[in-house]
Amino acid sequence: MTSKKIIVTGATGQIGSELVIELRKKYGEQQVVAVGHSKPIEGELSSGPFEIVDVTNKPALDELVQKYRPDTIYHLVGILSAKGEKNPDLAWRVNMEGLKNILDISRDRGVTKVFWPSSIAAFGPTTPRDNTPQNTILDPTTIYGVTKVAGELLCQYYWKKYGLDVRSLRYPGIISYKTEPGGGTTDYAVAIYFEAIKNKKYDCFVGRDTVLPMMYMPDAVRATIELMEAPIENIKVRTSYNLTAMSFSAEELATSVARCIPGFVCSYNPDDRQRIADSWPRSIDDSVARKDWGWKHEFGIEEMTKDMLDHISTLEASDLL
Ligand code: AKB
Repeated sequence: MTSKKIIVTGATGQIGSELVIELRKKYGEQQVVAVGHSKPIEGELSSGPFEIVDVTNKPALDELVQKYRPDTIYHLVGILSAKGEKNPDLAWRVNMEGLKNILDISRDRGVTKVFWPSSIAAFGPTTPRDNTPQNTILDPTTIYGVTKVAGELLCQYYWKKYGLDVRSLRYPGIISYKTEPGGGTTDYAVAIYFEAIKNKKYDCFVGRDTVLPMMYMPDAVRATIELMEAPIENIKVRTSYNLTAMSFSAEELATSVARCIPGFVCSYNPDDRQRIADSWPRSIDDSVARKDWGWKHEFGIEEMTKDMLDHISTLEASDLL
């Protein structure tokens, strides 16, 4: 096993909680320090070190990095799109100051690699919406998207100016069952599964024809680790790589769920998140990621639906015992 020391911020979040588990399997439980802003639920992430640190508190973050001396940081803390619209100041502070603190401390304390997530939210209403290219118009209309564009450029700046090896992915909507997402526009694509199992119905907050790029969590975690393990000479994009697995409408998702849960009914009542969804791409061209570091997704909508429902049913059954 390669000896590595890794810090994962945002470790109690949707992606962080699953990434920590995979990294611990790969590099050893004590090698991966999970960092959250509050204590995780009992048992979760308890297999290795856990620290509570606010990423906007630079001295505390610096102390953490000096304590563990990581060579790699996955900086996953972030306020998502819908929550960011409710509190733009908070989104700016957490997303931008947090990233700047991580980049400064990494540069100053000898961290060699940093991962930071961008998103399809970096695109906007005048970006080509189908098969959105790697290099295209970035004109987000949400504060979250604005922090993603600024963050991408900041990551590239630290690479060019200081040689800090920062790598990034523009995640599509991520679907998972272990930790529910909080405050995103793509959250309907997770909630639908939980509601289907609990109530056999779901009231979707985007319209039936809304199509967005999506990915199942196992693919997202694998993409993240594969990007970080790719040889440095293969990493040609220093802003953020386009990444996708599939695109489907809300209605196609509901149909896929109904195939496994007979009687499931989905209604559609778009709220203010529809405006955000309408400003994002319908599908993504991620051929540059596929070419540079060999990205290949595994899960399509049907495999994902089956896996999600199997796992949620098991969780629900164990809750009832
Ligand atoms: C959100 O909906 O805000 C996130 C994202 C696509 O970045 N899931």
